[in-house]
Amino acid sequence: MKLPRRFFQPLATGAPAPFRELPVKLERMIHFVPPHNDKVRARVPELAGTVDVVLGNLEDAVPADQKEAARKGFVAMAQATDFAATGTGLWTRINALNSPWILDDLFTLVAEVGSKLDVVMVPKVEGPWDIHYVDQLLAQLEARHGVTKPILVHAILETAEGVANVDAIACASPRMHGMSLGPADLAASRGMKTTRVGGGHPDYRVLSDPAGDAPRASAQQDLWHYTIARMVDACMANGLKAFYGPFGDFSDAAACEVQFRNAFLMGCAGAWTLHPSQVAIAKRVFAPDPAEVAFAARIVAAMPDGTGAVMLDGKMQDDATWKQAKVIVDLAKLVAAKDPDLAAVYQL
Ligand code: 1VU
Ligand code: MG
Repeated sequence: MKLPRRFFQPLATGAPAPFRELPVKLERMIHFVPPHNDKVRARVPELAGTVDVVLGNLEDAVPADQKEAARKGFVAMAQATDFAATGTGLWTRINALNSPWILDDLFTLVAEVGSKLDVVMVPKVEGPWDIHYVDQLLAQLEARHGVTKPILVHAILETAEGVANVDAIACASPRMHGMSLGPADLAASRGMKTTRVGGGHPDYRVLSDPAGDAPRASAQQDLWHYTIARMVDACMANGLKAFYGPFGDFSDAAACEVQFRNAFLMGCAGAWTLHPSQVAIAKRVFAPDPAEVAFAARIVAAMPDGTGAVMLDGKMQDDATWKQAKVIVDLAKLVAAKDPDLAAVYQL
């Protein structure tokens, strides 16, 4: 374990110093774009103003014979649009560290558009050693190509080994931005018996006790609760952000919304959107409810220095509920700064 002083030193001569604090950004959705698909890529300039993050995906879902086209498409996409002008993040998902494509992914992207790249999402992270490798390589490439803003790293939590090492991954480097749940690869890695991408499963349920001849109530449970809880704790304990990953059934907007909302309530900052129809869902879910914002603002106003105990509408408020209220008010302010409609509703 490095001492804090050494932890924050650049890993290559000439590389930028790592951030001490994460830049504060609204990241309700990480919108996936297949950069080898010319038709979708052509929509990116228009799309960029409507999402918080555009991610050019180079990994799974890109056919092996299109990897180079995806890389080139990403560079073209990054050059064609001024993402920073709309406060939109530009991310990429690189190929896995054991794949034949990873070196060319990072060498090409940092050389060509390193100064525009905010975050590199790394798939199938199994332990801190994977983050250390990417950290060192990015520092060398930043130094070589004169990149002055550190490129952050986001890990996908999608292997059983990764979940076992989630705390060590979270504190592996000051470059860490956050983590996303990868439910499809994780299900396979764990031997879970599902073909779904995220969401529940009709057979994962509990049954009420028998009571005579009355039919027994049965309720579906959330397959991802445990993993999301571990991910949120590991991230928040280290000042990182946690995200729900993909929800693959585009035809079931209601189930997507419920799954995203559970993640939001448990502490996640956003989710992936794979299709334009999911963007509105993420916008609805990852902004606090106006009634909650109004009540949270009353709590903050009732205890200006955040201490003491007061009653509001019959409910006790104290230092702890003030902190809960602050989470909601701070997020509402971040949303309001970007969304004039919600700014009017929140009235902060
Ligand atoms: O109306 P138009 O024809 O002009 O446009 C189509 C389509 O091109 C467009 N569209 C998108 N635009 C921006 N971003 C997107 N991600 C996107 N997806 C589609 O929207 C219009 C309607 O599309 P559609 O309903 O006809 O859908 P398509 O059959 O065209 O596309 C479906 C796929 C799945 C191919 C497409 O949505 C896509 O590639 N999404 C991203 C998939 C991805 O990145 N997967 C990897 C992450 S998940 C993972 O790794 C674990 C499972
Ligand atoms: Mg995956």
